[in-house]
Amino acid sequence: MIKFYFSGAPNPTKVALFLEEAGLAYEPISVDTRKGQQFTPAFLAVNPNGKVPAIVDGDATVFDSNAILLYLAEKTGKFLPPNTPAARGELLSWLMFVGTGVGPFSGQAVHFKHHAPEKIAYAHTRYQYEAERHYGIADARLAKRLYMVGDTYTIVDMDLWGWARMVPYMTGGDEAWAKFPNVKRLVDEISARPAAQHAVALKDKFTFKAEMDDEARGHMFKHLRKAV
Ligand SMILES: N[C@@H](CCC(=O)N[C@@H](CS)C(=O)NCC(=O)O)C(=O)O
Repeated sequence: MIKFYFSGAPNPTKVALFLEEAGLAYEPISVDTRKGQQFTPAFLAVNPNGKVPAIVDGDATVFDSNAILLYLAEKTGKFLPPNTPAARGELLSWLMFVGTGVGPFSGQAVHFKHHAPEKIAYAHTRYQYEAERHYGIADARLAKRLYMVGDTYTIVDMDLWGWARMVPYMTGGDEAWAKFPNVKRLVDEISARPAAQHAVALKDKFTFKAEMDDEARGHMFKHLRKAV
């Protein structure tokens, strides 16, 4: 059975979506990042980067949501476009677009809007702008097609959904959806699927620390402890 190390954050939730969609048997193992459980020696042996998600599947250990989505898609043969060079090129390009663009910029946009102890206008504006620029690119693509690659629902849509459902939180309100109607259409379609509802509800079967207090900031934003 696949061991799935997770929390309720966006990157683990996209992997939960795949596991649920594919009907794979998995054992969810909670990692409470606000309590510092991502830094236990046992978890660092799974993911030296100290972040969720990660999976252990027999003798395979995979960390990073984008790597896990690709691994699981290739393992099962599910949620992939046709295996042609053209479709594979699109798949890899858009998967990396989400993995290296949408994800990190959305994460930093959330950080500087909600969590940074100082309000830094430059950082806030830069990350909001860059995150929104990425959603704009996805939106333009989805204006002309139903799904991000190929003609069907794939891991790229799951990858985008993980972060895109956070757009209102990231930007501070639902108004941002007016700029990304096609991304919203895809998010709504995926969120209505039973697998997505199970993926989002998974965290509620466990107890995670809710407060982003000094203890949580000490674990998640370790740079706060260092004099620069
Ligand atoms: N590129 C990684 C990023 C993983 C990541 O940033 N995970 C967050 C939750 S969404 C986390 O574990 N944060 C805890 C920490 O930074 O200490 C992925 O896509 O899996």
